[in-house]
Amino acid sequence: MEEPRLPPGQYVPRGRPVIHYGRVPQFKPDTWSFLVYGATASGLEHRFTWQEFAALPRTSVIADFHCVTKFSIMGNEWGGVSAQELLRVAPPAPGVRHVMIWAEYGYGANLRMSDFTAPATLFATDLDNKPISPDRGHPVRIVVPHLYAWKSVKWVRAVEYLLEDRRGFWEERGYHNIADPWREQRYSYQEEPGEGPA
Ligand SMILES: Nc1nc2c(c(=O)[nH]1)N[C@H]1C(S)=C(S)[C@@H](COP(=O)(O)O)O[C@H]1N2
Ligand SMILES: [Mo]
Repeated sequence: MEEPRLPPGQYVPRGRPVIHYGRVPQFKPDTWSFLVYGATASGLEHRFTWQEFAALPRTSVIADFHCVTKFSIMGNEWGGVSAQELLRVAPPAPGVRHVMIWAEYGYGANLRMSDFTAPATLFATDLDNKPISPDRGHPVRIVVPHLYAWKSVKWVRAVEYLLEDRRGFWEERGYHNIADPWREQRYSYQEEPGEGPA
């Protein structure tokens, strides 16, 4: 039997909804920076200007996108810098098991290191061969296609390496810490012991 492509409870809508909390930030290339901090291997933070970030080695991924509100957008082509590449240029300390992905205005989502290092996780600058539009996360959004889309943080400005797990914006507001759509991990009350911070 062929594997289903749509996780349980999801549907494909007409069009492509745009969803986020708060305003769309303005991109200022001269002052924008991308910070990697927390438990880095060197103990120092890494800061990338837009020029430096844009010059990192690139990759592309074709992936579906599943929002916890139940719509799925199939077959997006994302282009950008893989999370694995970022780990190479800005390595974490040995004990790092989690990361927090920070956006403008304090939105953030936490990921297990094992989800962050998944081969399809990338910091996307392009969608379907065009720069991502402002409302979809320009200049950089992370895409974590195998988790619910609130983990695919738009307008990323920083990655924090964590020695201990910490909840992000929606994870603090009742959403599941892991967020695997194939297991319908929608809400925090579904979490099993060990799936969330102590
Ligand atoms: N910075 C930021 N990123 C965010 C959000 C947000 O509110 N702020 N919402 C998330 C949610 S819930 C979804 S479903 C997707 C929507 O992405 P889209 O607008 O490209 O469809 O962005 C995610 N990334
Ligand atoms: Mo969402």
